[in-house]
Amino acid sequence: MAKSKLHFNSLTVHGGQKPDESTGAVMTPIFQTSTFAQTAPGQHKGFEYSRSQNPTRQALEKSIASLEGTEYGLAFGSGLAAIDAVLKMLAPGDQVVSTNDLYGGTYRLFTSQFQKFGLDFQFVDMQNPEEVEAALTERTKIIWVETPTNPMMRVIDIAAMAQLAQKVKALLVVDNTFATPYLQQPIGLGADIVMHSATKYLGGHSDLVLGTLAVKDAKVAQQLYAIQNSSGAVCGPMDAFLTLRGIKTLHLRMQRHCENGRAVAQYLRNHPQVDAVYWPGFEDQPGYPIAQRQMKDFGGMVSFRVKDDQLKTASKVVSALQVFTLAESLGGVESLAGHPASMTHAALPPEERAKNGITDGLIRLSVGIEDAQDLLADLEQALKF
Ligand code: P1T
Repeated sequence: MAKSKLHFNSLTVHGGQKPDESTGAVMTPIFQTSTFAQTAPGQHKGFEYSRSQNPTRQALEKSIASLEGTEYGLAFGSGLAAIDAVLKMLAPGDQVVSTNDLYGGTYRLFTSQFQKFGLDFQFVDMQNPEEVEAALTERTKIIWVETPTNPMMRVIDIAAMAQLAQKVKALLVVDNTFATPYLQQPIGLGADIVMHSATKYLGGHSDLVLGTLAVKDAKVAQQLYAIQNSSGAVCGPMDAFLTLRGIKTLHLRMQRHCENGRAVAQYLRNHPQVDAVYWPGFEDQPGYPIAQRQMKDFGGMVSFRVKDDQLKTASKVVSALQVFTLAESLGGVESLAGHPASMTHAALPPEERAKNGITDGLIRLSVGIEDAQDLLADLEQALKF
């Protein structure tokens, strides 16, 4: 069977990869080289210089493209470097309409680095398509979606956003970091570019920082390859190799992340010290019908608010956890806990945080693949006060 026709779980293992032609090595080697020999000027085997092309990075780029259902993939030194490359397609005066609930670092990149070059960013509640439509102008070049959102787990209707993007001929970019292509494939729903912080679930082991793009259209992909080569924010071959290795078990890990995420969300919802729990799988949440339609399951990210919504209480809880580690990041095999207001979303102005529900009592969990009963017991002891 042609490898391009494989199903998802087979693509994680084989997508974009083949045994090394020179040695037969089954795993893509780590081509730790900056440059490649030429037999005469301009005569080479498709590789000249590792900023432009590197065989290990190329295998990863093909892998992520295959998982997202397209032909064009790119890998960068971090998720933010991938976002940076997308924004460099724009010109002064262009507008980006973005979800208002998004990773604090993405907000910081938009506002502190690109606003000064004349890009205009509008942050809207994307759960409400009418609000998005009202923000669109002929200057809108990108609609930027995160779904589920970081850290409030809001679900945004990708197909509805694709229709709006088409109306104004804007590109729809989806940050698919929280869902991964195992749960959600935005290109099939009308997105033009899918971005990942591969630092998270794709790598899966908290041992690297890397970003990827998967692109639907050849012309857009060519622009991005030119930016990647011109700006040079590429990942190294070792990190590309580790990401490829992580991707091979993405489907297995995601199944357990989803099971454990469900167990933790349901446990917290019934806990007397907990005020609210945010997880896309609750049937009474506004995003539930959309999540059911566009996601295969609901993922391993869960946020919750402690009853008194006080920093002191949230801080006590996250510091008392023993199986969960208090740390930034998410998507690794081990469970992590974070305090968005002071950690991942500290870059947002306090009024933006308040508008989005990122209060001092909010805690975000990245539920790992340990035994669920150990995770629940850990939460039980940390919430005892
Ligand atoms: O950290 P980096 O690989 O540069 O990716 C940035 C990024 C982009 N998009 C989303 C949805 C993200 O969550 C992140 C990084 N987030 C964290 C470090 C965090 O703890 O939320």
